[in-house]
Amino acid sequence: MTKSQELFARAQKTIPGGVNSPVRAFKSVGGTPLFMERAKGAYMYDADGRRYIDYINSWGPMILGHAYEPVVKAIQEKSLGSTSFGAPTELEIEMAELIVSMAPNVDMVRMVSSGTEACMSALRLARGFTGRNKFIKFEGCYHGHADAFLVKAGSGVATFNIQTIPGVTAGVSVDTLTAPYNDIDAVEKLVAENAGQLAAIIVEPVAGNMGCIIPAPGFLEGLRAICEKEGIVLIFDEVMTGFRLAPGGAQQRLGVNADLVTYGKVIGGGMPVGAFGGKREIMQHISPSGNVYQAGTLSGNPIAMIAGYTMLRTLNDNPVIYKELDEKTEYLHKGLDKALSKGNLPFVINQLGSMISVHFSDKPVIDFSSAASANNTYFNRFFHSLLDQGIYLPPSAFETWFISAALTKEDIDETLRAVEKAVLS
Ligand code: HOZ
Repeated sequence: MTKSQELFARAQKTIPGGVNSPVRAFKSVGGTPLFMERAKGAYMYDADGRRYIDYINSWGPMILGHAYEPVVKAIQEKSLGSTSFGAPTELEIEMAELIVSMAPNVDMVRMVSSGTEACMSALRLARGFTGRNKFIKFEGCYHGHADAFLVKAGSGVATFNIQTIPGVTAGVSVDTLTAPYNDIDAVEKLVAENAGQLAAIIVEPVAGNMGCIIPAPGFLEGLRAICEKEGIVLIFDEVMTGFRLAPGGAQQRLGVNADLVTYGKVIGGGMPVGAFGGKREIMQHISPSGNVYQAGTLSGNPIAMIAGYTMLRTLNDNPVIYKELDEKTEYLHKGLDKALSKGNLPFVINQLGSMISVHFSDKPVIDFSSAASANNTYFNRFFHSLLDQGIYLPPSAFETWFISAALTKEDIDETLRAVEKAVLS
């Protein structure tokens, strides 16, 4: 029995399902989740001392790799001055100023503690600002686990194929309308049917919760135009893409403006952080300057702020990191193309910047239904073969892979050798 197996058996006695977030339980790919002990740079080490090349990177935030020294040092120093105040600090202003300087269309920002909180608060704000209740989200997009978003959601909800979530009442989900990703006609139809009733359209500008799905040319621009015309708040969920695809996130990289933007784990450099921000005329409706209530003792927590600030500052001051991330991911993309071609199953590789994923499908994967009709049984075998060879992919085809700056060409070559072996075996 491995140490991970022992720990998993023990964990299940006191933690539901043995884990604190469902996807990591390996339930859909089968087998025992690996319990991690430490990580450094591009590598994670499990409880049995095995090393893995990490393509999850804590689901995105480890853009600079694990245990990036300036971040670790900043946390150590800051914690000597207390781990929480529940009162404002100068560092929160510095963090807000840095985010505002990096992200387009963000005049003001409110810190929270997770992406879930960021999205549910941004939706409340859009509703409070417009005085309307309904909103549109896209099938297979995931905006955290607040009730209203758990309709046709991606990530774990898709991974476990949960159709109806006990506890989410009809009352809270009745105003959630859904459309297929990349389908602007479906959005136009919903908007026409619900004229004057829509508060927001929320979208992952590059979707990462049904594997990686790229917005079709004109899709985001189409949403922008509809929102402009109908007075609807356009929310970009940049929990994955923010500060990863460019210093100004997907907005900057894809050249489309949002009214509100949500951020998550990335801006905490691995600490539990989220934020939502956007145009001043909307943001000033948030309490205490307005009446849309939102609060949190841990919001702007000093340890989380210094970790995030140190990482964002590094990214802001070294734009070459983005070029290198793109180059590495393109190298991986080309290599995967070559290695997977040696197998006998059709595949699709979707990539934008340092987000990439593979679906085993013979048709383009552009939305949830095409992602769901891929051969995910084969993905699960592929996942385990790579894991056995020391390559740690997300344990679900409904998640994107993330590349870190710490990953080397040699790591990618090692990964590609493992991929070749997996598809040939
Ligand atoms: N929902 C997260 C990724 N999309 C998974 C988080 C986790 O299981 O740790």
